[in-house]
Amino acid sequence: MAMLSFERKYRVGGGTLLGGDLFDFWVGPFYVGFFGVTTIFFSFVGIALIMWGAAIGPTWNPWKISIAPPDISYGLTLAPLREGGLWQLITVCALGAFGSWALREVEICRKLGIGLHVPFAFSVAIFAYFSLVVIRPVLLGAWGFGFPYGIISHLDWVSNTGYQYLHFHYNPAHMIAVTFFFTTTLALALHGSLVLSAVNPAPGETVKTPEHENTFFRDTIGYSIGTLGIHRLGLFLALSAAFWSAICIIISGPFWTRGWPEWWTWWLDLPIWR
Ligand code: 07D
Ligand code: 07D
Ligand code: U10
Repeated sequence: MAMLSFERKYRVGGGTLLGGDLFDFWVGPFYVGFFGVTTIFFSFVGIALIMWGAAIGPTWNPWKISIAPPDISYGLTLAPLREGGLWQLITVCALGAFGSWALREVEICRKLGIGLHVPFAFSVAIFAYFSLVVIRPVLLGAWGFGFPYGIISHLDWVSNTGYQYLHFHYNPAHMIAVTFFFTTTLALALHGSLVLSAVNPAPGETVKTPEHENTFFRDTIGYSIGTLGIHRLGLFLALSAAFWSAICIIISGPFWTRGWPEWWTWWLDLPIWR
């Protein structure tokens, strides 16, 4: 692939965390690095194990392929490959690949001398996944509480797990997470539309400045958060969404075993109603 005009300037050696300059090179557009090699390794082994699971399973229909975790009776032990052991190895590969990807991002940030915000943000997604397949299963005492690796089957797991708690919408941390997800899309819609309205004007019009952007929100809602501020807010909203998602599933089971509607009885029990 052709090198873009600015890439030569930024493709500098150094900044690696591991491996020194051994893997400090690019293949086409991709920076490799030690963690690029481990990403490829874990992705390759993980995908191969999924293929193996599919091959011994009943279907090659991509929507229906599913690699299930072990039965609850295996607890936190290693299961035979055909009975959930594949799921356990795939989970190790997934965490290896996601962790490697985050560390490869760190190396790229160090080369560029920019902050570690992107790998930090990705780490919150990894934390959400980790909470589903490690933290909650460990707290509940069995790997069988993880979700199955399949496009449709993982939806079945979400629905079944939700109904085990009667009405998952009553989970207060789920409410907070959902609200953060909705607010994130609102913020991105406002930001995307505002920036386009100012810097991508109709032919013949001049490009406007952040002062115009500030003034729009001063005029409409009386306050502008500013050009840097909206990016801080966006990051905060998005990371909070994933963070509260992790919390909502960690507390379901390990810290609250009944239906979520019942959790709200504390409200009815407040002394002010008596
Ligand atoms: C657009 C970036 C690109 C990424 C994509 C995903 C694979 C999986 C592998 C058959 C925004 C690539 C997918 C590599 C194929 C195998 C083994 C990101 C973008 C396009 N889900 N989920 C999807 C994952 C969980 C839920 C779609 C992953 C939890 C619901 C895709 C994980 C819960 C719905 C997918 C994960 C849950 C989906 C689109 C990991 C709660 C949908 C994803 C590793 C979080 C939607 C058929 C997307 C759908 C959907 C992938 C975890 C709920 C297949 C990799 C257990 C309710 N999920 N998911 O665009 O259409 O993400 O499903 O944790 O309705 Mg899921
Ligand atoms: C886990 C994904 C991590 C991904 C990683 C990267 C690759 C590479 C490669 C493309 C967290 C993977 C990368 C594989 C791909 C290439 C090249 C993200 C993760 C590391 N819910 N609910 C949530 C809503 C209901 C239930 C979260 C809404 C019902 C359960 C979010 C509604 C019941 C669980 C959310 C609704 C129910 C959740 C998901 C509406 C079912 C969870 C987002 C409008 C009957 C899950 C941590 C998330 C959770 C979760 C939203 C309804 C059950 C807040 C909007 C009432 C059991 N729900 N839900 O977590 O918190 O993303 O997981 O009705 O476990 Mg819910
Ligand atoms: C933002 C922004 C901003 C910009 C921006 C952006 C945010 C300031 C300045 C960025 C935003 C966009 C571009 C918009 C679109 C983005 C999304 C909608 C998000 C979702 C993204 C995707 C769906 C794309 C996902 C693609 C990926 C992850 C690339 C896949 C890459 C690989 C498979 C290779 C990875 C390379 C590694 C690990 C290094 C090592 C490389 C090699 C050794 C060579 C490569 C070799 C191979 C690929 C073959 C071997 C691979 C194997 C065996 C395993 C992989 C398996 C496969 C199935 C391929 O704010 O404004 O503007 O632009």
